[in-house]
Amino acid sequence: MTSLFEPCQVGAMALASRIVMAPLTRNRAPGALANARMATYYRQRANPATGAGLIVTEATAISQQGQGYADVPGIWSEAQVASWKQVTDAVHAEGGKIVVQLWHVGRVSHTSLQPGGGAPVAPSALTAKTKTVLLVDGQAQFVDTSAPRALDIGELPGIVADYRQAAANAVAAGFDGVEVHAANGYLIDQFLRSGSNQRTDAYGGSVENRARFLNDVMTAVVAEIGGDRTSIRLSPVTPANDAIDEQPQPLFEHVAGLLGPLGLAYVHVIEGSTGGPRDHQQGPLAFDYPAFRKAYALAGGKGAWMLNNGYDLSLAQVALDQGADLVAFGRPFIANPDLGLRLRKGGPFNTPDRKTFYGGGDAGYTDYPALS
Ligand code: 8OZ
Repeated sequence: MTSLFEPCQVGAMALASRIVMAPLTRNRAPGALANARMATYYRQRANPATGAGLIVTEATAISQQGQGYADVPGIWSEAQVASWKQVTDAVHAEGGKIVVQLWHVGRVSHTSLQPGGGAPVAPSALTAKTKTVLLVDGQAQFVDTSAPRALDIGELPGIVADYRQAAANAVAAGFDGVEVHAANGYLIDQFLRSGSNQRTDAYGGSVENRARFLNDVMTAVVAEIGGDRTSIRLSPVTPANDAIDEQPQPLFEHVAGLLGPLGLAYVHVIEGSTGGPRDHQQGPLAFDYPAFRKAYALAGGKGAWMLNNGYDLSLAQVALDQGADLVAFGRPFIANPDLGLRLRKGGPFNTPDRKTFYGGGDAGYTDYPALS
């Protein structure tokens, strides 16, 4: 029986445990730059003996066009690469590992965040029924997303190139790898799902066509930095950010088949509704996670299998017993910098404070106490 506290080789990374810090948007990167406060926050969670075996950063924009929220970081400019160096150095000084999550929000954005105040971009000109976070007088406020414009097919290679450049930048910034954010109703997920993709070209219609953009991005990132430093996050049935598809099973089994041959480090799967019920389903049938994984393995996929959503120690042990390799913890890592140690001891656990999740300073960010 594997325990959470055992090491695991994940692509190019030798992890000291199977405990992963999930990507968590915190809106504390003014100017889209990483900073000393962020370095402190990640450092507090980086020592594998007390914190995470692997940290996945907060979602990080690959371009200005890919920005959808106030004060989230980017990784497209040299200044951003330099700013992330203090974070990767801090994590490595603790003996930790860290990958950056590469993000393009697509239609989940607001004109005030877009280049020239333009419309956000999407597979189709369909407004997402969801909110984004803007800072109004320094206070985080949820506002409706803006109406997007449909991307011209001639624009897609440029976005793929932005992902590729962001992956190269990630390596230059000292990251151990990247996790491509293909979950939660953002750009790649918008292409995947029938509810947000009504294109009539090679990127819409059939499951094969809707998965083409994901495949273009993954192939480009793998070509740039290697499969053993590349991973992906998927959320097959989440309703987050108005992500809708009537038939997620064939869609995601097809995606799994595309990912198999890429030699990825890991596949990160959000079960059920992101941040909500694990048993949430979309479509007429219950999503068959073992069949999804089997489709990946049948296509030659050997990457580690990472699960996320609402895990505690006993549920994580069940997941490992059933063949998962890694378990990602989100909100517990917000409130417990030494979550790894607390899991080993069986608690106690600090309670996360929702009021300080998005935006603000040290309060609710770097001031949660570790066990003495
Ligand atoms: C919460 C708030 C803003 C963004 C995601 C990147 O859902 C996010 C996110 C979560 O993946």
